[in-house]
Amino acid sequence: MSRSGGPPYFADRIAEMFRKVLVANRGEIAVRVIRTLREMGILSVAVYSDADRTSLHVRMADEAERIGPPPSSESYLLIDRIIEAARKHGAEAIHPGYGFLSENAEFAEACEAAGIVFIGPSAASIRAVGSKTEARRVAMAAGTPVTPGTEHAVTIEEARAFAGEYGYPLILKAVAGGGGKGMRVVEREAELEPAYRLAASEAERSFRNADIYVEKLITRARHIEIQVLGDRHGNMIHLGERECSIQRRHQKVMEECPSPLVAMYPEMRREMGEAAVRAAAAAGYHNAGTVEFLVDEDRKFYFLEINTRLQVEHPITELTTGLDLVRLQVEIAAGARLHLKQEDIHWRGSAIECRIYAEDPYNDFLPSPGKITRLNRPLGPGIRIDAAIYQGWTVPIDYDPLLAKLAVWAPRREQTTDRLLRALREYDVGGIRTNIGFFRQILEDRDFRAGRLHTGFIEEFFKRNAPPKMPREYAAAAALAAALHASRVTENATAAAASSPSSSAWVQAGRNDLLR
Ligand code: MV4
Repeated sequence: MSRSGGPPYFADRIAEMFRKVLVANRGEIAVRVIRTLREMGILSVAVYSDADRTSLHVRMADEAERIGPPPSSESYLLIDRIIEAARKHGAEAIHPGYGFLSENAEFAEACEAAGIVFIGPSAASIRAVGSKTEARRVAMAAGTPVTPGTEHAVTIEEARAFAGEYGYPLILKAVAGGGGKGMRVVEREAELEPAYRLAASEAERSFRNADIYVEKLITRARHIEIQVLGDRHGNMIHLGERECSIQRRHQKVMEECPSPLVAMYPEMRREMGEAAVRAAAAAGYHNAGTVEFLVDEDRKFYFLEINTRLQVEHPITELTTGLDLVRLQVEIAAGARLHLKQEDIHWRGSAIECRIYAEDPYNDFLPSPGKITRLNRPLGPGIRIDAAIYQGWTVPIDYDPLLAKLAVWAPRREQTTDRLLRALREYDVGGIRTNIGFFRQILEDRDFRAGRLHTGFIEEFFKRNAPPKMPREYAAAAALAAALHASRVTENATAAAASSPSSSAWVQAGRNDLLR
């Protein structure tokens, strides 16, 4: 327990560590947080909706409280319900995970008002960077470069005037936005007005704020983010970058550390890291945060936004730095002083994460919830899986269909990609469709292998390979199934053939593919 031994991160023992923490989330991130709480000797309280009664986070927590019916608007998004659950169970702090209430300033405030510690930044800094134009002002004042853009929300006429000065293409963004919602690329004048209206109405629907501002579009850019970490005593460091250029419809699909570009130009990590720390410090930030940048083809970087939560992709930073970000978050929230100095942070090896979803890559990535009838997961050197699924569990339709994060570490990127391919071949999920096969295609792509990544990668990948084709063995399986059916081979005979002693694990994995 940290109270006796003390982790290496902090100079002083923490006088007041929490005894019990409520986890205001579900799925893999709730499980991830509960695991660290257990290592720290802190009791955990899970909350769950009716759709999650049998979920792993509920089983793994020390205590659990039902908070409502399946829709998140009636459960995981209900501030009062969650605070009431924390009170009832005597939790002194709440970890919000990502999504749901994690970046909600009102929630952080409500926690404080209830005398409960919100494990994250202050409500004031969540609010400050929640406005994208305000975040840009803060970054600029801190000397962090931002994309050319307007300082405030604009009318269509003002957007046109901006285009007159900077030209097309440009990008319309929601002031209250983030993560691509209410965003529209405008290639030419004729598209401006309809794009503006679409962006504004989407922003209104998503954020109840229709304000739109304009930026010059940076094309074929990389999306690289910096992990920062600050305590409540004014100390702030960065934990390096994550390359997140492989995205589909503004959903990250794969992330890696180091960025293949930063691996070629190591000074970029220090420059972007310092720029990120300056911007976050100027926002009065504490706890874990992420500063997003775009990096153009001339390696110039531009501040995009600050995410005030623990990110989905944090495991690759943990794998390459050896740190436990959740532990650091909890200790910082408890008031501990960050003992780590920038020069104490060292990066080792290469890590890549794949977001494994219950979706059908051969049918426009449509969600594919349902019962998991078979689950065989990869194991062995360099494998980390963050997941909350088990055989026999039904993936609910009510939430994001993320099944697992497969993160792989190896000393060098080429070994990481080989290892990832090995792990993906071992990964066998039955009963539902997943995007596992799609990752194998990406990993075999020449541009991916060469580290030539940019935000248009997936789109170009689809053009090269369009449409995502059924693997040959998939089609072969259909033919095999038809043949077996026609010859009325008994189930027993098929089962015997499938378990013949000559089959290696890899051949078996291939067969599982065929039988899927
Ligand atoms: C941009 C951009 C290019 N130029 N801004 C996407 C999410 C949000 N955090 C900011 N994003 C972007 N902002 C300027 N001025 C490119 C992205 C972007 C992107 C755009 C289109 C399609 C995929 C993308 C993936 C990552 C980032």
